[in-house]
Amino acid sequence: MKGWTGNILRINLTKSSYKKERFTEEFARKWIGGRGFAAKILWDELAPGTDALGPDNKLLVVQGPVSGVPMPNSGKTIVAAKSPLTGTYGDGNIGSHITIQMRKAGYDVLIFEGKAPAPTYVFIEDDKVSFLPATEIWGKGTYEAQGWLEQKYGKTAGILSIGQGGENLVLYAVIRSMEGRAGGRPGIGAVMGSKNLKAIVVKGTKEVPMADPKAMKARGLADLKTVGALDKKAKWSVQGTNAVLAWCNEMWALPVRNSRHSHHPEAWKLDGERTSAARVATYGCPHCTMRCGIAILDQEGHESEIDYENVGMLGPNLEIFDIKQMASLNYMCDDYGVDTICAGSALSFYADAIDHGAARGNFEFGDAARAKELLRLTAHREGIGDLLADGSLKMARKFGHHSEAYAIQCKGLDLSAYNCKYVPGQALAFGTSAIGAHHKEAWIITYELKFSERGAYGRDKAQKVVDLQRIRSSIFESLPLCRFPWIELGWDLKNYPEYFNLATGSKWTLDDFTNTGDRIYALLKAFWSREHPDTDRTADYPPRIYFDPAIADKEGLIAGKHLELDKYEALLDHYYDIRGWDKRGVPTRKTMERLGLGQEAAQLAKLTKVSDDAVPMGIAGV
Ligand code: PTT
Ligand code: SF4
Repeated sequence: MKGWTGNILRINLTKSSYKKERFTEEFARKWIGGRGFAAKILWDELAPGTDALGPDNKLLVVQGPVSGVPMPNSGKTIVAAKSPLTGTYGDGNIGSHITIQMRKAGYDVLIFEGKAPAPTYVFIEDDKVSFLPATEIWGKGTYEAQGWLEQKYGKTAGILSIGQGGENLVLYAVIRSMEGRAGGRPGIGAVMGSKNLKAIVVKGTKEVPMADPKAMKARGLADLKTVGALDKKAKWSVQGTNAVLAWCNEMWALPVRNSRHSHHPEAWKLDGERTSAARVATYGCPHCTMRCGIAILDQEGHESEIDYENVGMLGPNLEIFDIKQMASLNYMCDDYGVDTICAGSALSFYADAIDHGAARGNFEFGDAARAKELLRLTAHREGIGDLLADGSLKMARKFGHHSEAYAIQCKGLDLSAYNCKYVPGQALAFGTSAIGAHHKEAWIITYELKFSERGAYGRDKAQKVVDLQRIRSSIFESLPLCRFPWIELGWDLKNYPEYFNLATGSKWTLDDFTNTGDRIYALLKAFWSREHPDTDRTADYPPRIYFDPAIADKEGLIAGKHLELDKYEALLDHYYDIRGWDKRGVPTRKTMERLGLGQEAAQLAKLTKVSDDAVPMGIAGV
C-alpha cells in the first residue's frame, strides 16, 4: 500500500495496553482517510446508543494519504468521536505537528478506548507507547500543559491536549494544539476528558511510503512556493479570516445579540483592519505558507489568537465591542479548551433567556466582566456554569418558555458566526450539516449574497450546498487538508486528485472524490438516524426563530425580512431529492446500495424506517 501507512494503533486506556492493526487497501480506497475513516470505524465499532462520555465511546485521531507531506496546507488532523453535544458522529479538523509525527511514527489512525484509572497522558514514539501520569498538568489550562510537554518533548513533537473544559466534561470542549489551533467543536475534548486523557504526544522517525516520492517532493516544494506567492498578493493574508467581519456587517448577516439583529454600527471596532493593526504575532499550522493565525494582546496582556468565528461570537453576538475584552474571552476559551462558537452562543442564549423571562440570573449583553466570570464557571462546571456547560439547546430544554426557538443551533451544535435569518441557502447548509451547524460543511453564503438572489429558495442553492458538502467531506476533511488555498486563493481543485494519485499510485479524478463524498455524507446522516430513530426533517431545520416575523430587522438592508417555512421546506425537498434521501432526510436503501453501503442500510433498517426509494418530487412534496 502506498500513501497510507496501513496502520492503526489501538490503545486501551483501561488496561494500559496497545496493539498495532492493519487496514486493507480496499478500506482505504473506499473511505480515503480522515473523516471517511473515522465515520466508518465509529459506525462499525460503536453500538447504537453508546454513552458519548462513557468508556465505550472511542476517540480517534486520523490522518490520510497525503497528511504531513510537504505540500500546501497538509498539516491538518481529524479528531473524532461520538459527540456528547449532538449524540451523533462529531469531528474537528485541527492543525498540528501531530500530523507529521503520527505519519512518521507509522500510523494513520489512533483509536483510544476505555478510561484511564487516573489522569494520564500517552507518549507514542514509533512502536513504543508509554502511559504516563498527568498529575502535574491535570487541572491546568492548555497553555501551561502544552508548555510543560514541549519542555519535555521539544517544540516539534506532535502534541494535543485538553484544558479544564475537557476535564470537566463541558459538552463543547475542544482539543488544542500548540500552533494556536483548536478542533472538535462537538465536544471531542470532553470525550478525551471522559477518558482521563490529558494529552497525546507523538514522535516518529520513519519514512511515509509514497507511490512516486520524487515527483511528490518536487511538486510539493514548487506548490508551497506558488501558494505562498498567491497569498502575498491577496488582501486575505493581511487580515486572515476576520476579513469577513466587515462584509457580514455590511450584508446584514452578522450575529448580534444572539442573532436577534444582523448588523451593528460599532462592529467596525472589531473588524479585520483593527485586528490586523493590533497584531503582535502570527501562528500557523505545519506545511503552511499562509499562516492565518493572527494574535493580538488581550486585556490581561496575553497573546490571543483570533479568527473570524471567535470575534463574531464573542464580540457582536454578545454586544461586546472592546477589542481587548473580546480577545480576553477568546484567550480564556483557548486556555480552558472550549469552543468559542458554542461558548459565545451559550452566553448569548443565557442573556437572551433572561431578557425574555425564560431564566432568572445576572447577565446582560455587553457585560464583558460578567461574561469572563461565567466562562470560568462554565469551564469548572460551578454554579450556573454547570448549565452553561451543556450548551444552548440543553439549556433551552431546561428553561422551557419556548426558549428552544432562540437557541441558535442545529442538531445541538451552535451556528458559526453567520446570521441566516434572511440567507436561505446558508440556513440550509447549517440545517443539513450532518455534524450539527458548522460552516465547514458548506460555506455558501458568499455565493448566495454575491451571485444569486438573496431571498430566493431555488434548486440551485440546494445543489450548491450538496456540491460543497461533497468536496469538503471527501477532499478537505478526508485527505485531510486545510481548504484555504482553494477557498481563499482560488488554487485549483484539480491539484488535489493529482496529489492523491502521486501518493497512492491511483488515477482518481474529481468525480471519484465527489462520489466518495456522497458515500461519507450518506453514512454520516445514517449515523444520525441510527442514534435518533424517530428522526424527521425537522432535524434539518435552522433555528426556529429565523422563521419568526418578530425577529426581522426593523430597518436597513433586510428590513422586514425573515425565512419562510413553506419555502424552506421546498428547498429541503430539493436537497433530499438531489441526495436521494427520503422525505424524513434518511438516505434510502437504493441510494445507500448505489454508494456501496448495502450492509449499513440493512443495519440501519433494524432501528429505523429505511425507504426503498425516494418519492419523486411533486408527488408527495410539501
Ligand atoms: C473550527 C472552528 C473555527 S473555523 C473557528 S475560527 W474559522 C473557531 N476556532 C476556535 C479557536 O481558535 N479556539 C477555540 N477555543 N475554539 C474555536 N472554535 C472554532 O472552531 C481552523 C482554521 C479555520 S479558522 C477555518 S475557518 C478553516 N477550517 C477548516 C476546516 O474546518 N476544514 C478544513 N479542511 N480546513 C479548514 N481550514 C481552516 O482552519 P473545528 P484549526 Mg478547528 C484557536 O476545528 O472543530 O473543525 O472547528 O481547526 O486547526 O483551529 O483551524 O474562522
Ligand atoms: Fe492552518 Fe491557516 Fe494555514 Fe490553514 S491557512 S493550514 S488554518 S495556518
